[in-house]
This record gives sequence, C-alpha cells and structure tokens, in this order.
Amino acid sequence: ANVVLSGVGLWTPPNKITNQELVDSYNAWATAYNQQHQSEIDAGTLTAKPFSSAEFIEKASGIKSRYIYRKEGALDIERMRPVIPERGEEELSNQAEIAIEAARLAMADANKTAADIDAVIVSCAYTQRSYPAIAIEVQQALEIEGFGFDMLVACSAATFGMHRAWEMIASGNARCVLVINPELVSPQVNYTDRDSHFIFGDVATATVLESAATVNTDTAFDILSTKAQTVFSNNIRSNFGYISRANDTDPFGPDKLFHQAGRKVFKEVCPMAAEHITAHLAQHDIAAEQVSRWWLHQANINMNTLICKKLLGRDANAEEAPIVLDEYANTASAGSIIAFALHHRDLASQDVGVICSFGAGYSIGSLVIRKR
Ligand code: CO8
Repeated sequence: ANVVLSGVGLWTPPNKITNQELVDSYNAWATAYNQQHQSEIDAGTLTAKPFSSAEFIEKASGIKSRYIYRKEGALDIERMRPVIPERGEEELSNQAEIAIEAARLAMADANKTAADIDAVIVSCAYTQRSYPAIAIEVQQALEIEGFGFDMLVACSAATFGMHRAWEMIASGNARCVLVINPELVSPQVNYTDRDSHFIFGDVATATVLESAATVNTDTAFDILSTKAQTVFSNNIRSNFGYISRANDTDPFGPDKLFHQAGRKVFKEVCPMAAEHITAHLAQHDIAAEQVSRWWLHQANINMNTLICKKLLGRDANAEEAPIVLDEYANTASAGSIIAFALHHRDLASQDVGVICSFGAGYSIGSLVIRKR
C-alpha cells in the first residue's frame, strides 16, 4: 500500500526515580501505616502492609529506574502522588505540552513541516480530559491544518494509532499523519501498592507516517502491513471514569487506579503475543529468523525473553530485541516506540523488523516494517 514510517520522536522527562528511592519511600509509608493501625493489625482485622525491595523489582521486571513528569509529591509519604497544579483553560495542558515535545522531534526526523501534515492522532492510555481533544490542542499549537482526534487503547494505543494512520494514508484520505503518545501515567500509579508501585514511568513518543510518494528522508521504513487483536480481560484494569461522580464511591479509591493480576497477565499474554506475531509474519512468508529487529512492548523483561524464545526457539540477544525497561520502566503504549526510536539507525536497506505491543484490554498490535 506504500505507506511509510518516516520519523520518530522521543521526549524523556527530566526527573528520575530509582528503585531504591521508590522502595525507601514506600517502606517508610508502610511502616507509618502499620504503626498507625497497630491495634487492628494485632486484632487480626487488618493486614499489615508488606515491605518492597529493590532486588525483587529488578529481578521480577528488569526495571531499574523510571522517569516522572513531576517528581514532587510522589515519594512524600504524606501524599504518595505527584503534585501537578491545575492549569487555566487558556494555558497549554500538561499532556499537550509533552505531546508537542515528541511531535516536534518526529517531524524534524521525518523532514516535515506543519504544512505537510494532514491529521494528528493523540493515542495513549489516558487523556487528561474528555474534550476538547488533546490532539486538536496540539494541532493548533503546531499550526497544522486538517483534523485531529484522541483515542485510547491502553498498552496498544501507539500501535493502534499507527494502524489508523496507515489506513488513512492507504485509502488516500491523508498524505501524512502525526501519531503522538503522551504517556503521562504517574497520576494513575498507586505508589502505596507494593505489587505495582514500581511498574510505570512517564514519557512521550511520536511517529510520522506518510505516503511513499512524499518521503524525503533516507532513514524511513516501508510498512508492509498492520495487524490487531483484542480479547476482553479484567486482569489489567482502572475504573477511573466520568461516571464515578454519580456512583457515590471514592473517586480516588484503589480500584480507580491501575491494578492487575500480574501473574495471570504474564501467563495469558505471552502465548497470545507470540502467536499473533507468528501469524502476522506468515502473511508475508517471513520466518522469525529473517527478522533483524524486534521492537517489543516493554512491560516486563521476562515477558520479552519468553516471547522471543517462543518465536525463535532460542534466546534473542540484546541487539535483536532491545530492552529499554531498565531505564524507562513500563511506559504504557510507548515502550515499543521508545525501543524503535533508540535502536533502528544501524539497520540496512531491506532489513525487516517488527513493532509489537501487548497488554491491557487485552490488546495486541503489530506492524511489519522494512528499511527502505
Ligand atoms: N517487593 C518485594 N516483594 C514483592 C513485591 C515488591 N515490590 N511485589 C510483589 N512481591 C512479592 C509478592 O507478594 C509475592 O509474594 P508471595 O510469593 O509470598 O505471594 C512474590 O513477591 C512474587 O510475586 P508475584 O508472583 O506477583 O511476582 P512475579 O514474579 O509474577 O512478578 C510482575 C510480578 C512483575 C507484576 C509480573 O507478574 C509481571 O510483570 N506480569 C506481567 C504484567 C504486565 O505485563 N502487565 C501489563 C501492564 S499494563 C500496561 O502495560 C499498560 C496499562 C495502562 C497503563 C497504566 C499506567 C498507570
């Protein structure tokens, strides 16, 4: 269909939280909680909060550190959530701000100006408001004509957004589409939950997709095809939503934040992702051994190791299947795009690669691409 991935942008927040900093904060919070509730814990009516450990986190997930948009407040045991003051309606929203950073980098990478772009898709795990769309705010700030819209597909928001861009270009309805993933997820992290406090980091990524007829960079990739799959699961869930106000429940309760049954997710998603990728490659008669690079979703290093083993029948090396989790942690839908952004420049013409996301929904999204 002659649709090309011609640019990528990665914006990394300026603040970092190491595992040790995170664990020190959580453990201090847990100690204070347990002291405060000592009598109920002794009476057996309340369970004491268990302690977290930096060694566990690195071993179980591969995560060593994560970036955060605003660090203030997140590690304060009196608060355990970042401080992000509300902005006025005339000011740029937080998500538009980081989306624009990534978008500018992707446009420069693809050698495109605002006049070249026909549509803006903001696709991520959460948007900070329902309307007007963040994408339209970004469109205005970048002085892009045409149209923009937001879409949410949790872990697969970036790949599914690129799929929509692919269709718009393949159908001839757009020449060039900007897809942006402002994953500002830290406000949805429960920093008082030992099982999940370490998982997520903030980031923004963006990609430029365009018709082969307009490409003017020599670092572009042909998109051979896209493939998507969803299967409903409650194993990764956030109940935060606009109806909370009418539910008369705590709008900030733990079920309104990210929560998961991590073991089940691991067991169910790994085989699904491997089968999905195998089927996608088979559409092009490409064997897994012929793939030069795997830009996989970054949720857990053991997941990626297992999926590669299922695909290749052996371990993939770090060059074939790059990991960015150690530095970035899980960044919702942006993980595979960060891996692509940091690890594609060395590929040669005709080298094939796979971008694939997998996670909440469940949702799996892939693109088979080939260096031009
Ligand atoms: N420190 C010390 N011990 C711990 C900790 C901790 N922090 N956490 C758990 N433990 C304990 C457990 O309590 C358990 O103890 P016991 O055996 O006594 O019960 C033991 O360690 C082992 O726990 P688990 O079995 O849970 O450990 P695992 O080895 O399975 O690792 C993982 C847990 C890392 C969560 C792992 O199961 C995993 O990664 N699973 C896949 C998760 C996944 O892919 N999730 C998708 C995430 S969703 C997404 O990508 C985007 C969603 C939208 C964005 C949301 C943004 C906020």
